[in-house]
Amino acid sequence: MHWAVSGRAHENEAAMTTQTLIPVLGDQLSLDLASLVASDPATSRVLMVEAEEEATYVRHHKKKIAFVFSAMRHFAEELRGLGWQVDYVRLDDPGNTGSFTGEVKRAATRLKPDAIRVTEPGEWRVLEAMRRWERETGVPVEMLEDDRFLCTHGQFAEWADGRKQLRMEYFYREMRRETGLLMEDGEPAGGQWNYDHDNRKPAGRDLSMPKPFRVEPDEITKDVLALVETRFGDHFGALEPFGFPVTRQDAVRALDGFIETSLARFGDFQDAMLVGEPLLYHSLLSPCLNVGLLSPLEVCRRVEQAWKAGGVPINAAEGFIRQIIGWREYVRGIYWRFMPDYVTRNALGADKSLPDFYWTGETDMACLRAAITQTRDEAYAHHIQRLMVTGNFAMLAGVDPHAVHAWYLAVYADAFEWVELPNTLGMSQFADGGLLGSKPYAASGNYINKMSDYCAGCRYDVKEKTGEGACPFNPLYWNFLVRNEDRLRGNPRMRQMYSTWDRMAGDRKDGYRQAAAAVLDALESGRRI
Ligand code: FAD
Ligand code: DLZ
Ligand code: SF4
Repeated sequence: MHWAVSGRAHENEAAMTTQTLIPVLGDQLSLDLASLVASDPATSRVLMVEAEEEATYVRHHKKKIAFVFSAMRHFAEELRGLGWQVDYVRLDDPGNTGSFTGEVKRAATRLKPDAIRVTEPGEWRVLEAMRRWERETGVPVEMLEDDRFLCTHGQFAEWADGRKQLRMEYFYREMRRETGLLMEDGEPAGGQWNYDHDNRKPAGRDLSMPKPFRVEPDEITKDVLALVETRFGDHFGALEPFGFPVTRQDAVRALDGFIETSLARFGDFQDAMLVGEPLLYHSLLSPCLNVGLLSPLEVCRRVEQAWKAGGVPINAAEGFIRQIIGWREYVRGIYWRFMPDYVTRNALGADKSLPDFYWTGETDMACLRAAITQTRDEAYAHHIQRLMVTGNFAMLAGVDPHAVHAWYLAVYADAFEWVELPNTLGMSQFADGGLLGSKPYAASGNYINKMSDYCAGCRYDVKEKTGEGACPFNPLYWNFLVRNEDRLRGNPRMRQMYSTWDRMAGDRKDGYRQAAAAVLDALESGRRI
């Protein structure tokens, strides 16, 4: 494809013959974006900006920056092909002010539009900035709701209002009824809403793994890779090999590939982890979904079709669809309902620093090493690695949830705050005090051993409870329960854990306390564990 977008060309153009300026952000790369649908290409100008601030307000993984920039450049080309006028400001264009607001102001001065029409952003920080655009540019700003989601803000509020508990499962059932997905005569297909109990099988080495779908970088992507290396070379992560889909066409191919090779086993092995297998049967579609190259409903309809055609069991189709119309929509609802206060929450008062090995992978704990080095190389880890390995360890070690949030937001290609924050702060760190999850996802080494083959290659012994060679998760788990007893003992779902602790002999408890203190001390003083 010929790359013809130039930031300079527009500098010499006369003021706009058009009336409406349409800023399109890096996660708004959909032709059915509300602000595009509401506008006429003949009287509008699209503005897309590679903004230094967006790449550095947290220091994003190099692969994530490359993914967003390349997808943006391809989308600009696609829009042009459809007759839109696009002002595309590249990162290294002279005069690029480095921020959305700076570039909207510059475009307003240059083009003198009558109106700015924008689709609401996916982040509170950007929403606040947009709310100032009218005052700062003197041009009226119209902000449209982002209707690429299945549940509107109004529908979520209607569902949430007056409920004591906002449990995902009930929200999900509403979404099933609303969309008709996997519904038969008003009842859930197969007679159950949720087949999660079938989805907890550990994976064995005998399973054949699908080859991850990768796209060879084209000229546009190669240019972006060079730019990212030059400008963000000191950010976390490996830039190459780069294989993310960056066009709608390739994203659809990735979806086809997932349905063909992985979906049938997605359910059974959803929670499994294997050394050297970053993906197992997961889809790796979240980056494409989150920037808008795929729509959540189309993905779910395709999965439903595959189930109807046979060959895909109901636990796989239901499990997958629940992640998207359930979790994905639900966390978005939580984000917008509870921001801006949500990000400040720290229900367990955790205040430790994030261990350095989250940035280097240099730890003897094989599970963390695997999850972190994979994150460094791929800008991807699957849900259980995020929740039960890196997230679980950070919570058990008492790491400040805001440091954990900043890490997750930076290191994953799919991380945008509306989805990352509730997953991190709420689901994985319990820092929202149980708004999102009814109990903390705290687990000892036993869980990781059951669901993975990490422990076999670890310097620590997962069966060892205390002592020098004991798996650090074991004492940290009990220490976590004791440290947060005031907060957690009353939780009915934690009763069994506390009664186990209560029945434990005093010297065993002391052993756990001492072992936990040793691990925490090592973390505090930066010694390798
Ligand atoms: P699959 O396992 O194939 O699942 C299919 C799709 O379901 C995903 O593509 C995703 O769109 C959706 N999905 C699955 N679980 C969730 C969930 N809990 N919340 C929202 N959508 C979900 N997901 C993100 O998209 N962005 C994030 O920044 C993000 N941060 C996370 C941080 C933590 C601490 C945790 C525990 C989870 C986070 N998740 C996030 C959710 C989940 O881990 C990822 O969506 C998933 O790993 C993406 O990989 P996949 O596409 O292969 O997913
Ligand atoms: C994540 C990201 C990055 C790294 N860079 C840009 C960018 O240069 N230009 C842009 O429009 N969007 C970028 N994004 C995505 C934005 O951060 C995202 O649109 C906001 O956080 C709102 O969700
Ligand atoms: Fe992780 Fe503990 Fe297993 Fe090592 S023994 S891989 S630290 S769970």
